[in-house]
Amino acid sequence: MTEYEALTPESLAQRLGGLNAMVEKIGGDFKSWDVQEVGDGNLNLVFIVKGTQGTVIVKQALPYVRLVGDSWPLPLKRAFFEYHAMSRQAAHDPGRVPQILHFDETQALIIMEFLTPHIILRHQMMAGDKVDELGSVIGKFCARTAFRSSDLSMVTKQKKADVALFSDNVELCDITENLVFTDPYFDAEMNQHNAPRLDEYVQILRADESLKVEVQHMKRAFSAKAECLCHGDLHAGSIMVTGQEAKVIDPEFAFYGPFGFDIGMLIGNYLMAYHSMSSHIKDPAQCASYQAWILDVISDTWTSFCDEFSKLWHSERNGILYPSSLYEDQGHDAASVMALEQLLDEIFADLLGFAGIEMHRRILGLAHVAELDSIEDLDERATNETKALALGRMLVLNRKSIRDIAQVNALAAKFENGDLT
Ligand code: SR1
Ligand code: MG
Repeated sequence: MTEYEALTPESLAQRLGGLNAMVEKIGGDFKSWDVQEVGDGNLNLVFIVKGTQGTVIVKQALPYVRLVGDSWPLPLKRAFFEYHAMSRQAAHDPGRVPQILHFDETQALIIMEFLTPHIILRHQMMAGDKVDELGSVIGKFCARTAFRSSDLSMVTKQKKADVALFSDNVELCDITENLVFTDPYFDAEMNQHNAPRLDEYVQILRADESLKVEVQHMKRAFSAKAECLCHGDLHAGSIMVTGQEAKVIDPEFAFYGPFGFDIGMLIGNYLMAYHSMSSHIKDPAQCASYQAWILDVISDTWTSFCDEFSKLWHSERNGILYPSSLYEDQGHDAASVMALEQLLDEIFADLLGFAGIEMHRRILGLAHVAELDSIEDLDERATNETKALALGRMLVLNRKSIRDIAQVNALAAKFENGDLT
């Protein structure tokens, strides 16, 4: 087909039945394919297509925001950015993203590996189930994709070409610029929160002028610090897991941004999951043990990010930044380590800012998280949400003075116990 047309479960087999990528993976008898639309995200169509020999995922962008409807148009080119981001992530951290089988730019369509028996991490967490090595694996993913897409590692001509390529993902960045960094901090039209229970704290938050200044500093970093190729929307809905494995999906919000962006958004989501757990696991001892695991995941994520980033600093630092010709080659190894430590400190401060802002927008903005929204008792939900809002504020305001990840976890535990000071 030459023009874009959204797929339906009824039309898919007929339309994709002649594609080699499909036939090779799932078998050629397309009339017998079983097709189900399973998309539960905010933007796209997602089909599981099962043939006699196998199963694939077909993901297609819609020309509007699915969550809102066709009153909010959104360009199809986001599939192009998702395809290019996934290809780069696959090269930077092999095996951590689904294999791409086919890309059709006109149809805004990506056909990819069906991950089974994986489920969305958010659902795994709400069920109180753990994932082996989650922190270590995703911390490494964040470090590898950040380092290897940056001027620390890439040939600068190629890096600049990628900055130019991804700079056209304007509309998805615009969503983040508004929904994440702006709307939650005033009474914006699309906002929604657990009213009236949260009204009082929301007023306090929106009246906090220092907070608004810090948040705009972070928005400036988002728009101006083109350090590395970010996934752009890394949260517990963008990771698929079994008890033993984690894979990253959905990088359509990819853009060149700060080193601390993806890991910060992710840790913000883990902290919200932490503060929601007492509503999902009713046995207090089991809940405490699972919450302790979430805090371990948070510290493992950051520790493994630092370890991997440091390893790459010493082994793959071949780009234009901090060249070894200025440091190691001059016998100035200590200065190289000093530069690395200062950079990691800067990334940590950014991480805290982004984590705190993500916690605000998922409670006050348009797009929420199921960990909190699914809590039926609205008073209980508000109690959990207030802890997350207050912790988010603490992280944003103190991002430059919080020493380490252990202090973040200690603050989370204190807030969970009801001490919000
Ligand atoms: C209108 S899109 C709302 C949110 O969904 C996506 O997953 C992103 O998180 C975005 O901010
Ligand atoms: Mg997504």
